Amino acid sequence: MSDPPRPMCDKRGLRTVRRELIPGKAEYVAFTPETPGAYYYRCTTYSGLCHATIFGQIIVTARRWARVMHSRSDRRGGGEVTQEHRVLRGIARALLSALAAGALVATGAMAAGMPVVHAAAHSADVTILGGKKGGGSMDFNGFQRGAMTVTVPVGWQVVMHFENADTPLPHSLAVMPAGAHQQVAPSGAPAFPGATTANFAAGLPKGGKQTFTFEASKAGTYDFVCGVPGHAVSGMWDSLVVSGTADAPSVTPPGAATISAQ
Ligand SMILES: [Cu+2]
Repeated sequence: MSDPPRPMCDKRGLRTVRRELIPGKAEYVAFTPETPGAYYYRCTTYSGLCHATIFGQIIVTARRWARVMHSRSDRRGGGEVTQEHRVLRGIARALLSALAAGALVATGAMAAGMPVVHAAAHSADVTILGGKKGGGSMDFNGFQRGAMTVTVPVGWQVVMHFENADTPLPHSLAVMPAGAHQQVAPSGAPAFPGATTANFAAGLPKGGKQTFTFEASKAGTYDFVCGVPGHAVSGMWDSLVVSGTADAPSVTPPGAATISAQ
């Protein structure tokens, strides 16, 4: 079993990202890859024979490099930290969670095929139509009362494309804590920053479209609901599962929503 190439190294003037991990506990770290190339993450503890073989690889692509640099210039201009940074933070969290959970325990097979994380593969686009059945129907994509479940891996960026397809009624969409559908007028912050359409209570008119983006940063089961008073309790809600074990987004029943991973 051969040792991996050296990681990003202070001697070369590059930053090394490092965290101590307590068994059974997740840790997080944020970093921004600034140069395309192949990098290695590895266990730096040497209290036993196996630690030196716990390693994997992160590929930073040239395309991502260009987009990150664009984001950096935005930030220097006084804008917010962008979705690109949120995605990259999510990748870092996923890696460290996997290490803490022992998911990357070293084996001979692992040394033969290191896990490779492609930064560009952590975004899911989900299309949701409100009132798809028309005529005042309280549904998302034709599904009511939790009959549709969208699943995304924890740490992924989720881009929700929402459109009100109904005939007479306004509709909206937000990801809320589980149980929010029991409120006549769902209120409070969405489960994740940014996980809501604007004018949540007033809703969008027929044909209105909005896209919002959020980072599915915490595993769990959530409601996505319409915020127009009376709609959620009338059935206009379904479920979002942020999974700590799934490695790709999905929907149940199959085909209930259009999902594409990037
Ligand atoms: Cu509605």
